[in-house]
Amino acid sequence: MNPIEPETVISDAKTAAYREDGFIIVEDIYSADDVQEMCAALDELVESARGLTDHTAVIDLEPSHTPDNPRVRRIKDPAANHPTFDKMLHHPRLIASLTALIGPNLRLHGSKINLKSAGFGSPVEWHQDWAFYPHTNDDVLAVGVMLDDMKEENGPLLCIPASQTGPTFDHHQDGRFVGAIDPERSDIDFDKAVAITGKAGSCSFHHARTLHASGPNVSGRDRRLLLFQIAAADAWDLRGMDRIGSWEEYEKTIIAGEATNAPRIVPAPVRLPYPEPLKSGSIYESQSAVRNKFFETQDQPATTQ
Ligand SMILES: O=C(O)CCC(=O)C(=O)O
Repeated sequence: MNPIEPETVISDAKTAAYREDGFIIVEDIYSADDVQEMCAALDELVESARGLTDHTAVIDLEPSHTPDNPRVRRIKDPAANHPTFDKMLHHPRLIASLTALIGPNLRLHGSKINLKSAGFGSPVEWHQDWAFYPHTNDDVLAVGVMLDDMKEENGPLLCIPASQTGPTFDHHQDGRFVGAIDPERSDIDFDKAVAITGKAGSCSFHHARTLHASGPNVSGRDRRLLLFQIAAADAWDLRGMDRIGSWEEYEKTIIAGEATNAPRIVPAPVRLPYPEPLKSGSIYESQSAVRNKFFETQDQPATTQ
């Protein structure tokens, strides 16, 4: 059993805010020492990009990367690729928070670190994680572990309040999944977006159906965000068990409580991410096909603002 009681980390008011808004920020889940350890582990992984000429199974490169001047956009699956991130995934304060929000039986659906480095970090277009990985019920969320202080100017996550209670938006272009919505073909009020800011060591929790994005990092300070995607153990990925491999592999993804082969089925609007994007491997790759981008990028000027 987790040694920390959920209410001591997340108050009832925070839990209620998560249910209403679809996201919350919780300070001090991780200590300064934890953050330092994670940053050192991340530096090791980034250094392994030196000499690379293309993305790998672990490293996704910025468009401006060169083998001599490594620029990393994303580390894929850090929980599987470095013991420090696996340890932080099982941190008692994180498990207590997740227990408060989605219950005691918890599964890791995936992990990643989006680096958004000072001066050149790529934006992420508006999307719902649910469009990428719908489940049998929507007790599914992403934890954003702030490895740097997040401020308005260094490209923090942006969330639209209460969007998790609305539709699942179309993330297709010309009939093919691209992993982003067309900002001009929706009636979303982007002015309502809330910037998810906080001190390093804080965490955000956003529901899988919450509409979110983040702009480019135009500041002189890095914005490194570790994301753990967590599902209730009885939320099964509608794209099928084949993605996990086997029951034994599924059991290995349980981070608290117990596995179950009895999915809980709760109606929620679903649109599957098929046909697959022409470029896959990361959200940056699938969104690179988007013509009508919300954010300006270095190699493609914004068309909408
Ligand atoms: O890193 C960010 O700011 C956005 C991350 C995100 O939404 C994603 O990778 O799905």
